[in-house]
Amino acid sequence: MSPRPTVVATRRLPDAVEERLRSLFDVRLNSADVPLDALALAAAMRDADALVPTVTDRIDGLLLGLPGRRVRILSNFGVGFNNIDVAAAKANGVIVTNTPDVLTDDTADLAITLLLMVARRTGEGERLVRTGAWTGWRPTQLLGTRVTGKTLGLIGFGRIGRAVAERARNGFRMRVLFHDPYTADADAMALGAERRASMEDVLCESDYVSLHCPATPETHHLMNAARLALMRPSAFLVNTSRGDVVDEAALTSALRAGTIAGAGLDVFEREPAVPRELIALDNVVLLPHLGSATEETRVAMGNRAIDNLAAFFNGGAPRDRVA
Ligand code: 8YV
Repeated sequence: MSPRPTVVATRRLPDAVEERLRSLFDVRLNSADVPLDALALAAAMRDADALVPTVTDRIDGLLLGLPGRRVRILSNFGVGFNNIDVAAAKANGVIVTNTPDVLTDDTADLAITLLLMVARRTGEGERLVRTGAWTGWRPTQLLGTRVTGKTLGLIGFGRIGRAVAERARNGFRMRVLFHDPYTADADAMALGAERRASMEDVLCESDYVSLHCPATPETHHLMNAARLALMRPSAFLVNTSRGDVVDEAALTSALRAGTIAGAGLDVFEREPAVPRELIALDNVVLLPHLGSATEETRVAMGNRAIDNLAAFFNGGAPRDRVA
């Protein structure tokens, strides 16, 4: 690898990851951790051989088609890559890679966390204690909904959906249903999950619905007003995938009207903006996109992104190429 390729990491990364980047590349780090604006991203596209972007960087057709672009690979820090215009990357001969596998367990853990939090009203309980408003135990205080033994419906049965199914089956003896037009039956059988031919069937039958599909044009607003209306009034929605998959305005209306019981959300349509109307509701749990946020996973994601870069610059095929 000589001369050393120039790599721009758009956000601050865990120390171990930045150290490894420094050891392999001529790297420009972002120690201030301020998101790069369009001009700074354009400069990076012109000055560097590679970018390590994150979910907060919109790499669109304009940037990819920039005259004088030097970047040849986008090694995305994250498994979801809807922040990148993949068609434009392909058209411009720019390679795109992501970081699958390494964040599966932690993201599945967070989906279960949200499910438990919203079902057991832990956000409301915490607010009660923190505001000093708790006057003592009562038999009828903050009664939630049981999780164990209930029915969980998964929309999307890829790596993370399957990891959630495993936790739900083994940890909470839940019945697991799923809809995924792209997954083989053998995977489901091994985990004791039942396939449903339509998403609508899953929505009608489930006590909890958890979303595990990528953000694509096909999944944009998949959970719209009509589909939300199919959920039971006693059912809860969990989203750790992408905000885009849910029509946030329709969800807010459903939560307000009580046509569903509650929601646990880690992702939003216009992050970091969270609608005031959602914040005002007690039957939602809101987290700031924490799915993969453990020390272990963020280091593993960084290493996976670096492995992809190293393979590319050594003339090989990056393991996680998506475009
Ligand atoms: C990351 C994620 O936090 O990997 C993904 O798709 O949503 C999260 O794990 C984020 O994408 C980092 O860029």
